[in-house]
Amino acid sequence: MNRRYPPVSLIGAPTDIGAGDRGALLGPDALRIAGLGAALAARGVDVADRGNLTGPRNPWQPPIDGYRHLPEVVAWNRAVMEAVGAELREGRLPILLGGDHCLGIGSITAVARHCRDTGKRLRVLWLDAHADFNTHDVTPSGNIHGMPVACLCGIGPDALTHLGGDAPALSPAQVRQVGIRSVDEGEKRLVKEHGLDVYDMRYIDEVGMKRTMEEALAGVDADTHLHVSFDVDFLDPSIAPGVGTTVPGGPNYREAQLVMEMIADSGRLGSLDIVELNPTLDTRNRTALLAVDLVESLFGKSTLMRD
Ligand code: HAR
Ligand code: MN
Ligand code: MN
Ligand code: MN
Repeated sequence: MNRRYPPVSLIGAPTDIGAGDRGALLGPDALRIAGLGAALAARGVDVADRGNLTGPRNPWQPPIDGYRHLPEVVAWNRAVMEAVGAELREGRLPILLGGDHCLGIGSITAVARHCRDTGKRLRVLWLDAHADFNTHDVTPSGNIHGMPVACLCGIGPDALTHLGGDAPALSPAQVRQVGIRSVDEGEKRLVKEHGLDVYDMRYIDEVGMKRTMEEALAGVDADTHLHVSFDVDFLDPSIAPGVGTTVPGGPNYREAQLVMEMIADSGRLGSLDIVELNPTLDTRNRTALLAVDLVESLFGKSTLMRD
């Protein structure tokens, strides 16, 4: 048994309700087929697969008042929040298998509430090509997977900002975004206004991934719960083509491994989302296989003899 990690629970949320392409609803099973559970078990982690949550089907409608599928997004996030919250209360480490990134609202709302209840400090690492800080009046698409960070910071529709009761779930000071390289015009203004800590690809190019991660993890201590929200489009599309919204110029294989290894070294991982995987856009499930490979590093597997 790997005593460095609490027991893990896999929670599938098979939906693409907040995305602009269909297919992310197949993410949970693609990750299972890529061997996620077995890979964690091989690391000595005690892992239970809770199966898939259920929720409304995707009606594939245009936006209403700047939001696509808002009631359905709320229903899915409520289910995710409850499932993630229940695992945290049992002292387990929930891994949310998305599903698109709108589900980060439910997942992180549950984590934030758990941290309030247990007196832990919360740090959220948002690994993504996108800032996901849109609002209904600046969104170019109406897709709610472009809005979760704003919603968590209290900017968005009441049903999402108040999902856990109190709003905001998060303060921008608790968030570090890494890998960002696609931010819409209006979104840029909001990101600056709210003082989000963004380590974009230019910064990573200039200072390197090691220093970037040292800075993103600075201040994480024994009292910190670290939540990692891993949007698979964080990765360069040449290694991770199985996502709906690829953006060139992302972290390469070794940079991504270093990110995961440095998070593992912090010893503070408390919860994880793996989102935006779209196996319909992939070949031979290679992006899910890469995600599993990276999760192994996140759970302490090292490429050198450091164990
Ligand atoms: N920023 C664009 C929009 O709001 C694209 C957002 C894409 N989001 C994700 N998650 N794939 O990061 O529509
Ligand atoms: Mn805990
Ligand atoms: Mn995202
Ligand atoms: Mn993204």
